Amino acid sequence: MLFSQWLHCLTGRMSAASHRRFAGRRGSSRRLSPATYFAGWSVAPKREIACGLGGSIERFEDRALLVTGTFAFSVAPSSAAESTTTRTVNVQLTSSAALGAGDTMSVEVNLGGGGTATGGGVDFTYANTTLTFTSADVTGAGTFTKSVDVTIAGDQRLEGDESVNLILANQTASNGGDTANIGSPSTRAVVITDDETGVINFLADAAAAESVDSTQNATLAITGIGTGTVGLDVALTVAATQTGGTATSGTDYAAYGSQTLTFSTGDGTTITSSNATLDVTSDQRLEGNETVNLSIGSLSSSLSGQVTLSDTTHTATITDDETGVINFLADAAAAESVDPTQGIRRSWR
Ligand SMILES: [Ca+2]
Ligand SMILES: [Ca+2]
Ligand SMILES: [Ca+2]
Ligand SMILES: [Ca+2]
Repeated sequence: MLFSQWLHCLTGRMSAASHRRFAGRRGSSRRLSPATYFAGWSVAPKREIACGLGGSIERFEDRALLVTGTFAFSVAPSSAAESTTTRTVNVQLTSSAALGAGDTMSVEVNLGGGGTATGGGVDFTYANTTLTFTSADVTGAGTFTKSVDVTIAGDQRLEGDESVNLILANQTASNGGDTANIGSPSTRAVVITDDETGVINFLADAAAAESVDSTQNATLAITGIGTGTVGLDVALTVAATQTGGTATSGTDYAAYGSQTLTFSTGDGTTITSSNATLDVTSDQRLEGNETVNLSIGSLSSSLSGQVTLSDTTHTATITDDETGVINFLADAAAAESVDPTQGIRRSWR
């Protein structure tokens, strides 16, 4: 071993961190003094020198360049069906050079705000994770990938697509001469695609007595492929509109116009709407049964892609509650010269 090499090793052992810092700066045209630097180090960008003193061996890495690393999410799509067990999200580190032996760069992959899915195992499970790239991972200039997993919880809730937002934060470089950055994209939304569906039907055609107001609701039948309690997590509405019939609006019933049928959140495979009332006018007119035709449409919800309308027309019958009895008038007598008025016609004249 040359004296200059031994001297360098000694210097490095006394202040390894300082050496590495100076060596890194050499990439920006700052050179070490001849006493602590020998010419061969300036050639190879990464090399290890062994030196011994008193039987011990230490290694010092020659690092000709600062390493700059930039973390970002990969740009691959991040949607996953609710039935998927896990969704893997990749994080890339783009490095300008290999990390020095023993050096690391790390970044936290944390839950960000604004996601619509519920954690804690309801819609998903995720724990903030630190990804650490070592010198064994980053072996040169280039892009290197590690990943985190979001565990998705399948359910039987009709709820719409939901999102989990991940963010990159708190990047670090173990070597003070290296630089870790966060680039773009630094956020990633994982969309959990809901796999429940629903079908809305009007209730069966209904008949109600003229003296009774009647509800004209619809039902939402939910089906899915998950497990657990079935139900609706997002309220939705449809419009029910009067479209005809033999009854007279404003006379036989209060103008129905267009009413909103609301399906409120709740549990159950079938959810019944509310708020639709046919306000029947009780009169004293003998008129026979009459009808009011309704139709439903205008589904208004974020669930519009999952819910379909079926049996969209409906007839409500108003059952007349007047009755009549026809009787001959009382027996009558009339002079032969006068026509009777009781509906008895002379058959002779
Ligand atoms: Ca869910
Ligand atoms: Ca669901
Ligand atoms: Ca009437
Ligand atoms: Ca009547």
